Amino acid sequence: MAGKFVGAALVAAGLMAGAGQVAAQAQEEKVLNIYNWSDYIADDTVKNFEKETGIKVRYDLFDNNEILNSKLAAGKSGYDVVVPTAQWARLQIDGKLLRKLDKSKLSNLKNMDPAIQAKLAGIDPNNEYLVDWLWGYTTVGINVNKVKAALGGMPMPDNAWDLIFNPKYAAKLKSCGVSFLDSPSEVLPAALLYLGKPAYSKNAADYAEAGKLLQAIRPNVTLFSSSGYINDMANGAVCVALGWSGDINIARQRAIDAKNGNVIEVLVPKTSAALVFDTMAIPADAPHPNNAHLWINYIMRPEVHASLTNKVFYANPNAASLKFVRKDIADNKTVFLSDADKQRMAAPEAVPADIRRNITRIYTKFKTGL
Ligand code: N2P
Repeated sequence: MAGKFVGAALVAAGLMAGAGQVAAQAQEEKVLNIYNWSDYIADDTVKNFEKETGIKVRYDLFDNNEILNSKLAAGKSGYDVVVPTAQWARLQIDGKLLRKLDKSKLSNLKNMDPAIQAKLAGIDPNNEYLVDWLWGYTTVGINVNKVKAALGGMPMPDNAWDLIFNPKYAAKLKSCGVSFLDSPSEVLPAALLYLGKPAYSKNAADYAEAGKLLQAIRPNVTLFSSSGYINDMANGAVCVALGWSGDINIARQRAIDAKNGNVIEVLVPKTSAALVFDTMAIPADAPHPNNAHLWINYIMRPEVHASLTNKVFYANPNAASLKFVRKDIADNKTVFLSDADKQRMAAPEAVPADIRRNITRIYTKFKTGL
């Protein structure tokens, strides 16, 4: 990390010399520190960027927003690009933890789908801080044959959420493995939606009800995981998961590649589910903001954005990329939701601090089973 301080010193020297921002940028060391979700990038994305720019990328992984947020809140993370989910990014903007984008350096913004930019503007007015990386939704994934077998003669429920939230089903599925995302801010919105409440309710009574629901199904949960569950699904150790759409499709692909007979499927709830927009942002104290802009602009190239979707089965926000997305993926309605499905899903919304504390408290009680 010594490089970080050298870079900061160079920037400071450039400004002191009165050379202005341009010279300071020219002197930025050729390093870029990225903090992104696991299983969320193509094999050649970093390599091609490094080759083209001569910038050395350090690429670290996380698997929930709580971890990323605590790093940013502590400050001096050393990261130049981070990928918070939109409603968390809103809190980080409010906390002055992120830096405004310099759109003059982002010529590829023209490639972005105006509908997605408009949706994100609900969180980040005028799209000043955030550029969408990929998007998906939080949902239920199943191992088709194992679930059928565990349910015995019971037919599949019409509402996919019943599999994990209704003890009638969950108690049977426990025998083949039930996994939940290990993140308060993912589990509570799903539980609220199951109860017919708003995913981002501001009402404490709704959370109390969700807490009761979670307590009731706790004995049936066999795993808490936000990344390892992909392989557990693929190899048959888990038969039903509260997970993210793309991750479950990755599990499906891994099972196909392994020819292990596990048939994994992403269910699209007929009721509602939380849409997930993960966004590229630059921390306020990023040591290499110019390199960060180069990276963000590179990702927005149509071929690059398409290659992410082709590898990890999350939809991308890049209208110009669609012709480079593999046809079977572009046509896959569990990846690019139909308009009708999208309409029913819950758009991101930030919740106030007291509700967030409540969410953490209820989740901790749920997970520890106390
Ligand atoms: C990547 C998960 C990203 C979706 N594995 C949740 N933000």
